[in-house]
Amino acid sequence: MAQYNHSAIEKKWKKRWEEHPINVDDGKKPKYYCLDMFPYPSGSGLHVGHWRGYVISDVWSRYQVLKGHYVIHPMGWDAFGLPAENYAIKMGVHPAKSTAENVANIKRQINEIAAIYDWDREVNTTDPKFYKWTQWIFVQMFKKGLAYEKEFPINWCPSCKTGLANEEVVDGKCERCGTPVTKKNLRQWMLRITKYADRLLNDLDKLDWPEKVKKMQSDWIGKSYGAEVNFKVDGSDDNIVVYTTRPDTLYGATFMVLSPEHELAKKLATDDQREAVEKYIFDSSMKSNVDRMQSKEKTGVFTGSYAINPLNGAKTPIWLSDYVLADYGTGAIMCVPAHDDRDFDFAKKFGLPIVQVITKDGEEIENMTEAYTDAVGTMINSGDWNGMESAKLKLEAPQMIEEKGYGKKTTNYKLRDWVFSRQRYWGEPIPIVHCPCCGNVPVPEDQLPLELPKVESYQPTGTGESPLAAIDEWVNTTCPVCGGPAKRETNTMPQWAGSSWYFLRYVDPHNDKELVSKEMADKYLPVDMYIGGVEHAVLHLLYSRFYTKFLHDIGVVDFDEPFTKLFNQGMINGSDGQKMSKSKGNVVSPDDLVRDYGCDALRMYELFVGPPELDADWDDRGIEGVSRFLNKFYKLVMDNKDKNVEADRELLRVRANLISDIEQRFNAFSLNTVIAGFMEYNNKLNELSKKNGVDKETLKAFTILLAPFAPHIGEELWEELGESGSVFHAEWPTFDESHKEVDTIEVPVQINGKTKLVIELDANVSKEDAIEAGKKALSEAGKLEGTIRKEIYVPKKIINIVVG
Ligand code: ANZ
Ligand code: ZN
Repeated sequence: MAQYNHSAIEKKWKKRWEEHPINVDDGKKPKYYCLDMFPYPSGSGLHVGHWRGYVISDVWSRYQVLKGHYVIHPMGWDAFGLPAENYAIKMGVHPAKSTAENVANIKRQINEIAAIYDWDREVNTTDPKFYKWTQWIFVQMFKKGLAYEKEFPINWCPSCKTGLANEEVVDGKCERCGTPVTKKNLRQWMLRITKYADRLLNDLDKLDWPEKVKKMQSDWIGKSYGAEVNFKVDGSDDNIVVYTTRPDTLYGATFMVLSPEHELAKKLATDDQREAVEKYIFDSSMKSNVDRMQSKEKTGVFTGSYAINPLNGAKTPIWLSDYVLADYGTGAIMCVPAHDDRDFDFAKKFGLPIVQVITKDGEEIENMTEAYTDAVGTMINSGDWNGMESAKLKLEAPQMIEEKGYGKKTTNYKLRDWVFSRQRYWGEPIPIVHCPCCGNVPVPEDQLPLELPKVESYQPTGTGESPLAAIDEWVNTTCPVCGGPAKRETNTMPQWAGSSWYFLRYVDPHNDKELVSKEMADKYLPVDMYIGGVEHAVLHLLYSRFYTKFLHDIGVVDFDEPFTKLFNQGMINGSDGQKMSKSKGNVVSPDDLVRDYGCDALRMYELFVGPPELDADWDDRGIEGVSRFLNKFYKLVMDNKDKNVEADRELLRVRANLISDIEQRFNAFSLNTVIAGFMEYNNKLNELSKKNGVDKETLKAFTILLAPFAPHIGEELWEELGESGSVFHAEWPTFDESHKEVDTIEVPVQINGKTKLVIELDANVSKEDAIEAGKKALSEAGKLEGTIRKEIYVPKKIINIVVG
């Protein structure tokens, strides 16, 4: 009997697929767009952790092919940005060269997975033919007033020597290199994503995404309702406007805090506090926002001035503290230590009064040990408001405050405009010309792409200017409007620029007239299934949604959400339980496993390690089990394919349940239990094989179900079963619901009312047959003695033989 020879089989089918691709658009099939988050072509190569996401998306894509779709399943490279540039600097080669090498290398490794990528659709964000359109989008945004310049202190990584978006600062450190982030005043290009805040928030409802991701997006947008309240500064004409989401607690405001950057901060300092105030303002300017938000120990300084609570005329001291951010709300807050954690800490530290204004149970707490932060309970110590319900008051107070002229009701967002410029070389040049007469002028569209010039020194300058600023012949240009001398913008775009829209390009990758033609966009977009890591839950996905909405608004596409369904795969950890990565030295390379067990076995093991949405620990040894299964199934088919077995009820039942179970688990994206199911049914069929053999229909159904996971062996066995053409063009197997029913029952067999044994019977067995079977079982077991007086069968319950 032929043995399962994975290397021969896999080689054979790789070649066959090259000659006869299995996924072709015939113009009739419905489309299905299954997208992987495209990778950075880093230099370190693929490990088994990287395989997982690609295997998941390929299994899903092949399933859709089998379900009769033409599947768009493309791959490309997110090759601009810091990782590529840092790598290039480290290795001393030009980023263009190292990027091209890395792409070639990863592409070879990705092909080992045997995914049905359509390489004809390949895109690379660093290809001028691609970034022409990245620049084109920027120009459209500029024309619509969505791209603008602004000077302000930005997060600055002293090691990468570039500005960073808030999103790129993690725990106060540069996301890329871990260096603590500082501040630097720089002229920046901004994108007005805040204009889309409400749509980005509301349209989350349309999406079939994990709830967790939707929540992260809505928290990031951070819409809140509240009031702006005016506090007059005592003895001056100045006003401090605070933003509060808890105007119900106004009577409990015992002090105020301004951010150190607040325009009144210095002015409010009284003579004896001036020195301390100025020192405090300087020290805070050196910290990043994230540091300020997260630092446990509160710091602050009293200005010496007081403000008047508009409600009760109370004089409240004004402090500065860096836990109040300059760029949120109004940069000033009223502090209610009894009901806010941060204010409570601050009050405790600086000995400020704490006044409780909400009580849960009617009692006033003697000495509060922590803030009571729920807006649940009854108002106390609150003048006219005493006795009111705080939840209700919280909703009504903004209106009341507005009517009384103390302030106005407002909405706030945490979302900020997007810092879109980088002072680096390896990115798309921002296509703007600065003209002394005409101001900022976009590069005319027929002159795009504005190519990144080749330079000798691509190291960051550290002056806050991009290396492009040093190339005079590039910088000096003429104004597209007046023809006078002008200078090019030297900042480049962030890595997110290309990844915010690349998925649109895949459906029309060679179009040099449009970003994507209307025809192709209508035919293939939007993305039906997007698969990638949860680390992109906020930024990449939010930016892509913003870009898509913008392109919708200017008529490029008809839809305004790019990714209908999203799946986040879990990570693979090394045997040490830590995320697999080269830097941790716990990487397992797929090469040996493919050589020893085959691509099919590794694909299946990638999924068998656990639920695809959860992290899993890798253990090489586990692949043995999957490999045994493939060998056993191969043998099952080879043993039975020529036997011409007729399916009996039992085989029909096993087949129906196999198809039903697998399909159900598949649709629930429970890919690990699909594989467990394969193993279980394989064992059952092997038992039946020993009895009377297994029929061909059942073997075919199994082979089709298995094919998305183990495509090579799927094709091979399909051929062995006498079929011509690819298994991926087979009809998805169906079954008869009625076959699924369990058609055997267990019936106790008694002698004189005492159970002697239990037998298995056909559920619809006749009385005669049941009694016959019962007697046979009893006598085989040597338990039938004496003369039979009576034979009783209670259908499906009991066989009782009365002897005497
Ligand atoms: C009084 C108060 C009482 C507050 C209370 C909370 C609880 P979200 O929901 O995040 O919008 N705040 C306002 N501006 C701030 C800033 N620039 N930096 C730091 N904190 C700021 O939170 C709004 C609340 O956060 C506001 O409501 C304000 O404190 C604070 F029992 O005002 B609250
Ligand atoms: Zn000009």
